[in-house]
Amino acid sequence: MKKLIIINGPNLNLLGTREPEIYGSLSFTEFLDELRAKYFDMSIDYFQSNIEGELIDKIQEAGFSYDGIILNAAAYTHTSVGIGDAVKAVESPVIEVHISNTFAREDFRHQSFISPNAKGVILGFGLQSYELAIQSFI
Ligand code: CA2
Repeated sequence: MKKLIIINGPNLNLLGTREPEIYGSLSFTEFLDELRAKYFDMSIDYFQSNIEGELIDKIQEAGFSYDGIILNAAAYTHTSVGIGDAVKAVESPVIEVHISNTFAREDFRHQSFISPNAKGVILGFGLQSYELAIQSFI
């Protein structure tokens, strides 16, 4: 059984409660239940934090035992050299995902410290971006 982990960064715990026009109206835990039911032959763990260092700790911890990491570092995508370095340092492939099309938004969202070290990037498909990332491991 493939062992994947989804790691979400700051404010993604608010999904389904605010800004539905950008991020949709489903909470991430509801969405995760659907994913786990659909991809029952994969183990899909989940971690969310609003704290940069906790995200780095989790990438380091998961990065040598999981078959893949699906990472939405949220706003830290555009600011965090530390998270970019952690992605580079681990063995597990990291797929960078975003719900929105960051290139259709403000200029500061066009920069990513994750992309140069990611196996691939999927963005702009809403929550389906996560599902497409899971499918890349099939
Ligand atoms: O589109 C994405 O997935 C982002 O990573 C989301 C981040 C944003 O800073 C990135 O530029 C693109 C923001 C996540 C905030 O999520 C919220 C969800 C509901 C309500 C408010 C914020």
